Amino acid sequence: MSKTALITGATSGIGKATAQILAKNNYKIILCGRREDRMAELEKELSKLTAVHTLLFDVRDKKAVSESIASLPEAFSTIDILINNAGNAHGLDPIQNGDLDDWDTMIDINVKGLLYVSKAIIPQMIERKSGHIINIGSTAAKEVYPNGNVYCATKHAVDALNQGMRMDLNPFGIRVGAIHPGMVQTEFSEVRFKGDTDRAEKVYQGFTPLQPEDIADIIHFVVSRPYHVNIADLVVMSTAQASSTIIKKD
Ligand code: NDP
Ligand code: 8X3
Repeated sequence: MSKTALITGATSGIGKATAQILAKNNYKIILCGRREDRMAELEKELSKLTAVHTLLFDVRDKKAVSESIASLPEAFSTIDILINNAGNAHGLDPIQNGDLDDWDTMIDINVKGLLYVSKAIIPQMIERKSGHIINIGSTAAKEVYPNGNVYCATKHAVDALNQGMRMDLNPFGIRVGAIHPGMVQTEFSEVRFKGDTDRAEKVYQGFTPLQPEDIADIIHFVVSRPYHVNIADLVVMSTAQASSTIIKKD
């Protein structure tokens, strides 16, 4: 029987590419995100390959998160794989110039949102004594870079939560692991720079960055390992990147 994967942040970037590769490999997919038009388009595309269900919610809205997940039809209600991917950076400023709303947004989405979604799904995994949670961290979960302050703090929190979940869910045989990408060319920088596409494009110029499909391929590899194999913590960078701040440019 094919497994069901719930992917947050499936309307774009890493989440969308992951939904595409898992659909091609016959996983049933629950797409989550806020942008209805994109979700409908992706649902149409992937429905040709597999069974797809969409859930529209903002991960910051804990009531919407729990109600949406509780509303899943029976065919999708058993979630084998949770991919906690929704997240973004908002702003890139020294701490003294940071915007309080940007800080709230990042903490609410990247940390609290991940917790709300996990809280809604973990009980059924505990009951079945099986399940797989993949948390998308970042190289920013492992090192801090100048002006990255709060974004890096939220991703360090994801790293801590990944470890904590793995420990607490260990008695129930649930797999928990994180993938920590370096720079991936998605809408990430457009969001960070609030729609300034010129500035966003410059982030990926002069070297070959990771593409969302590179991370999606790895997620597929991770979920398709035999059940006794848990890839617990994986950092992935483009060959041109050695750390958050060391990038070999042409
Ligand atoms: P994108 O901006 O392309 O995608 C972000 C996704 O998150 C979108 O599908 C968006 O959907 C969803 N999302 C954002 N805010 C919310 C919200 N409040 N509620 C629900 N969904 C939300 O970026 P990436 O694909 O690059 O980012 C995916 C993950 O990868 C993030 O956690 C990011 O931190 C991480 N990452 C990215 C890297 C990069 O360089 N790109 C490197 C390392 C980690 P919608 O707007 O429709 O809700
Ligand atoms: C996204 C990668 O380097 O912009 O997590 O923080 S970076």
